[in-house]
Amino acid sequence: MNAPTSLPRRRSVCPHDCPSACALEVEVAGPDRIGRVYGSQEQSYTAGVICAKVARYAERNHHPDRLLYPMKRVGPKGSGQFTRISWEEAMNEIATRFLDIEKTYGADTIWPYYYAGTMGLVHRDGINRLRNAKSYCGFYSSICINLAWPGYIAGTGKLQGPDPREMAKADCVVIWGTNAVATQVNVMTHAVRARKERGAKIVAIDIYRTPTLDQADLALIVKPGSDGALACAVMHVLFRDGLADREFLAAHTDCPERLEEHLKTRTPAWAASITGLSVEEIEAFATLVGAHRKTYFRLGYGFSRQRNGAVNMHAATSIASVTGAWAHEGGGAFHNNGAIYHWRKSMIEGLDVAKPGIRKLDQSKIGRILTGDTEALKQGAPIKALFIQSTNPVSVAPEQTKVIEGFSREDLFTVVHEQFMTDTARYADILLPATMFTEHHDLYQGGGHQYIGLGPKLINPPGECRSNHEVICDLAKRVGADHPGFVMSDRELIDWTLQNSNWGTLEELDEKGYIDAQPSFDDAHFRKGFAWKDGKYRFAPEWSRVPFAGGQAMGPIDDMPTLPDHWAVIEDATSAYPFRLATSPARNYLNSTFTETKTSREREGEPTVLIHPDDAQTHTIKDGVRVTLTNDRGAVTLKAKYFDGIKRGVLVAESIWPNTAYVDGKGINTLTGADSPAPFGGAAFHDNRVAIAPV
Ligand SMILES: Nc1nc2c(c(=O)[nH]1)N[C@H]1C(S)=C(S)[C@@H](COP(=O)(O)OP(=O)(O)OC[C@H]3O[C@@H](n4cnc5c(=O)[nH]c(N)nc54)[C@H](O)[C@@H]3O)O[C@H]1N2
Ligand SMILES: Nc1nc2c(c(=O)[nH]1)N[C@H]1C(S)=C(S)[C@@H](COP(=O)(O)OP(=O)(O)OC[C@H]3O[C@@H](n4cnc5c(=O)[nH]c(N)nc54)[C@H](O)[C@@H]3O)O[C@H]1N2
Ligand SMILES: [Mo]
Repeated sequence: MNAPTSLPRRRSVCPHDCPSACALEVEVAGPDRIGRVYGSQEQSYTAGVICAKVARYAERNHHPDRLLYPMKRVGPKGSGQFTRISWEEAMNEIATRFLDIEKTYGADTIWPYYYAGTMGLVHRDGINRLRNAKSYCGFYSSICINLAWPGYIAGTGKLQGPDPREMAKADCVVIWGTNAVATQVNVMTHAVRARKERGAKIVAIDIYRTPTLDQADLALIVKPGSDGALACAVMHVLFRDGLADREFLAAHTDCPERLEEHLKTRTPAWAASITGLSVEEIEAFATLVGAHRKTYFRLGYGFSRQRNGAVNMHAATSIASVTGAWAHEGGGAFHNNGAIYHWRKSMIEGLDVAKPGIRKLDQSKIGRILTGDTEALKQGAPIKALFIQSTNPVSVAPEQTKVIEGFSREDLFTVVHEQFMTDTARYADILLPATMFTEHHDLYQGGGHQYIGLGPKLINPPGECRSNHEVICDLAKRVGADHPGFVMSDRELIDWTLQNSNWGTLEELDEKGYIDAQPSFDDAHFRKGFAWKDGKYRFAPEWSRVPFAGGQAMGPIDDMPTLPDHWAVIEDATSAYPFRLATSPARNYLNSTFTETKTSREREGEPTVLIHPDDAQTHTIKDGVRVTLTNDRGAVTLKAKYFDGIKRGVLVAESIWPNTAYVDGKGINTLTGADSPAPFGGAAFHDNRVAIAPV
């Protein structure tokens, strides 16, 4: 690491799509240049630690390949051939086309499409103000959280949990389905503190030996989609061995007797056959959490990206209710703190002008939607225009073959507002250059912690880059969208939102840097009751009624198990497709972001798939050779890499590489599906059956 310099440091927040939302100190090297980026010491969750890719953010911020000017497509769709135009020409063309499409086909054929390239409330969510003011097509945001959050809420009734800093006060920390070393390093900070200071044990559960498992005292490698079975067997042992907290169960849960009875057949031997673990491993895990009331279950997203993911999340959460861990400091189950912030976002999102009854199309089904699937289009008219900010669907969305076919349509008018020439940007008709977080003002919240933070503008943007907010407001004027939010600055929107959400003013936040929004101990630990009318944790959730923001019941919801269980709806291997493929995140990328930076690229090498050496031999695959993965959705070619920290029959392709990094331009999401998992849709990115063969 470089020695610290004497450049002035300014507070900020990492804007990327990550539960850690780290508090930063950014060296400002001049009016248009940043230096190194450090983790803030004063914000107690970040506690001075950030990931390597953000520490070297100057590399991304001042990258020679940043988009600097508006451009217009001159080659075929997807060719990446553009010519520079002025902002006036670009915005004029977009407005003319949008007004024309609105008149000819209806406003709901224009689809504003976004995600979390920036997690700033103003610049991420402002696109919804334009949508609402114009009655453009609705957006059912589903790609990331829809399997995870409902699974947790099904039990607790609310998406919040014990203070994440309490991990340091636990006697046992269970890091389940998150590769925290790679995806949210701060979890490790607090878990390792518990081990150092209190001799706590760390358990980590994944489908392959990740760097997180390397740090664990007990590392469990399960078969993908089998966590529900593991959780059931753990609870079986807890009841069997008198380790269940019967007082807690009677007072705070809905049907402990039914659960105990149901679990009688969910023995460790039963779970061993499903999970691929040994009976001894399962017993050891159960004994550990049974012996330590202060067990902190840190539940990640990864194990929910299976077709039975919501059921598995709920099953894992339920363990804390059998041991009564919730009642203790350092105990309980945590997934995300989304519900603690009580934002009022009506000014940012124009919620006051939203009209009811407009169709909402599913983000994850963009491939089906653009290729005219009537069900995905909700029996409505085809989409004629896309307005895209802060996301890269041509790379990250499932069923990529359809996504590309859709983006290639000549009758589709596509606007992309981006920082780099991504797979999606290449398909734009008009491409607009976007600012980075250091170049505009925004407001952030932690998912994996409890802070609100401010990321002020620190430097001037390069070239002619404009922020999401500026572009939205300019477009609003030209297409006749009316809302007070369009004539406010980003700072005014921050101030309004803070004040109307009871978090003080922008000036106060600027002064303090952060707001610790942690609810009281009793509230966070559900000591006054879980968030249901009767205050009881639900072992038997009513899945269709889980209070999940905007949740539309989808998929085989009526077949969901009524109690924690192994729900056999995953893409099991078959003789034609004998492997189960997961597309776990690569450490040096963040989704498809950072694939443009040289140091991240060098560290990741090239697209590979991890395979157990015994499996490789059976399929006559040599280490390092090119292989093709195939399923009903398509084929992807990459390099095989031997790895013995994985079960036989399982493959892992760390992702998300740009499509252009593959020999034939087909990215990993060629293999992933956009069918709707229950209860509320989403995408089961780690649940794919495939065949593998040398090229
Ligand atoms: N470096 C890096 N950081 C990231 C991201 C990234 O791409 N790269 N992405 C960001 C985003 S958008 C998100 S949502 C979060 C997600 O971060 P996490 O919560 O960590 O979720 P995932 O990364 O999807 O998967 C975590 C782990 O779950 C494992 N897994 C897959 N299937 C199963 C299963 O059935 N059972 C079990 N037990 N484990 C399984 C995967 O192998 C993976 O190692 O991370 C954010 N941070
Ligand atoms: N195979 C597979 N696919 C996955 C996943 C997986 O684990 N495996 N993970 C899924 C998950 S959890 C998620 S959340 C999605 C994420 O998918 P995306 O939301 O598409 O995330 P990124 O790929 O990081 O792309 C974000 C883009 O936003 C741009 N951007 C950043 N800040 C700004 C800004 O201020 N303004 C504008 N206009 N643009 C900006 C960045 O340059 C980047 O290209 O991917 C999903 N896809
Ligand atoms: Mo995500």
